[in-house]
Amino acid sequence: NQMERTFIAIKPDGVQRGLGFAQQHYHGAKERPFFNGLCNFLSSGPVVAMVWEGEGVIRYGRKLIGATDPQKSEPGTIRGDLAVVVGRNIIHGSDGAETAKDEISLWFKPEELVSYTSNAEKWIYG
Ligand code: YYY
Ligand code: MG
Repeated sequence: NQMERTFIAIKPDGVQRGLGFAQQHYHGAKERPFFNGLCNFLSSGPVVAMVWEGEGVIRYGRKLIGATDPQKSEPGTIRGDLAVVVGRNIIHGSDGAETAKDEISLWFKPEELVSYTSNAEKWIYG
């Protein structure tokens, strides 16, 4: 097959659907003054969505990420080391078991979640 180019554009309804998705993701913040800006930001480009699995990963994931405001994040956390202002704090992590469940099902279909056993598991968990 010959290399070729085609023109693809996301039309306004597609962009609006992206925005609708961001609003769903941040529905807990819909009364906050920064809600619109936050949703526009989440819709402004591609994101890398992940599901992490492990003992205590909800709480420990938040610990690795750091405080919401990067200025208050400890050095050694992702936000503390890499971000500067709260509106551009680089990374999201579910804040509890309920939101984790809701957010995973919002972002992924069950069949998109890959489940596997790492050979290292017995050395990590004992
Ligand atoms: O869970 P986390 O991301 O650490 O903070 P949330 O209180 O859930 O707020 C979600 C999101 O909103 C935050 O990551 C940045 C933004 N935000 C903001 O722009 N200004 C604030 N004062 C508080 C939060
Ligand atoms: Mg949150």
